[in-house]
Amino acid sequence: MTTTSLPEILISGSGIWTPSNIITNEELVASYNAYAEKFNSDHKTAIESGEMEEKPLSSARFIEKASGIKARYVYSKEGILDIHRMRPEFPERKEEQISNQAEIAVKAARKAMAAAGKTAADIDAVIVSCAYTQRAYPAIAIEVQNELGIDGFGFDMLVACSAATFGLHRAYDCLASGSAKCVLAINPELVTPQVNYCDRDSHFIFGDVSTAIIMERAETCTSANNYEILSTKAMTRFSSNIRSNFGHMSRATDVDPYGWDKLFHQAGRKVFEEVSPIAAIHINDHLASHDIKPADVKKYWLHQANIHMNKMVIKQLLGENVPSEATPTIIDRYANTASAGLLIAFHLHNDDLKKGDIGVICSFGAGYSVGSLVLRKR
Ligand code: CO8
Repeated sequence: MTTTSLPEILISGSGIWTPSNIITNEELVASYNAYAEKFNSDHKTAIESGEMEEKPLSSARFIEKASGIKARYVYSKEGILDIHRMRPEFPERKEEQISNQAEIAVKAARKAMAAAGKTAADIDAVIVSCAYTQRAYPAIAIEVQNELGIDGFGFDMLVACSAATFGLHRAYDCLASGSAKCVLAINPELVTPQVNYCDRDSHFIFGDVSTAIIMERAETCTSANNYEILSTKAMTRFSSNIRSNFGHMSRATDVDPYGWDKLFHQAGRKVFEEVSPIAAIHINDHLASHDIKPADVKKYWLHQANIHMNKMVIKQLLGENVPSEATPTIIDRYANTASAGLLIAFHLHNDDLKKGDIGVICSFGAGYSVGSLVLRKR
């Protein structure tokens, strides 16, 4: 854990880009079920002989009940709902064109910069942190840096569900060490290309979004809405319960580069049961290091993977009957947006905090990874 005796480091602006396309549970389930029925009819003989497994049908009611998700925003909609395609469709861009991910990163970044009252000249580091980058190099962050006209340095980092919090941790470290004076940390979560829309258990989980944060030292801050970071805290513990094996090795191993295990897959129930207590203990310990009691926290901006998971974490921290304003939920509209969900919640639900109020940002999930920041409204 890092402490904030010196210097005072702030979040001074946030921004979000939301795709214009929405897919409701009903639309998604109708297309999946049409795909599954066609699959079962096309493979009737093999299914009857036991060579193949029947595709089970999905249910909009199950999805909302099990996860809290009602709809999701997606960058590209038609391909996902096309039962002959079952994946989004992106026209390939030429090398001289901006990449899709840099494009949505820039859109969120400009909003965060405006909120913090910063121009490109004020910023000297760009961190792009998310679950996937669409290429290995050059870094998306360097492309964003170039688009925005920022001097200094940029780099990409991948920490799945905890990419946003771990990115903010790195921004904090840059500012604390003096290697940067103002950091733009962005989470362009373009995850729908990695969703297996033919898998009933996971086809409903994800949506696309981009979030951005400006962090700087107190002496340069001009924004009226800003938060002191009291400290950051991270932990990781290896688990394959949430996994994607997509990667550059597929070319050499001669396997199908788009096989089911190369896409997102998980043991959702195990994740739920194992990660919730880890997250609650992590938050409790982080707050205790500042002599803050869980009940003294005004807002918990938590990872948005499952509404019941968040309720379980909050129950372990605060008991029953916690007002919903204390733990903003956006998963109903956005679904799981990998690492970005907690920053959507932060961006949309921080205006009722008063000077001195404490808030906690906390991610938990793949890795396993847990990352938190304790904030104080200034
Ligand atoms: N429709 C109908 N029935 C279904 C469906 C469906 N769509 N899906 C599953 N079922 C069935 C199951 O097959 C099972 O049937 P049976 O009892 O006959 O075996 C039954 O419903 C119950 O299944 P589960 O026990 O799996 O259901 P849960 O109540 O556990 O709910 C969830 C499933 C919603 C997936 C839940 O377990 C969950 O959300 N767990 C938490 C998982 C989590 O947090 N994961 C982290 C995700 S990773 C991340 O956040 C970001 C990094 C990765 C980015 C990747 C981008 C692509």
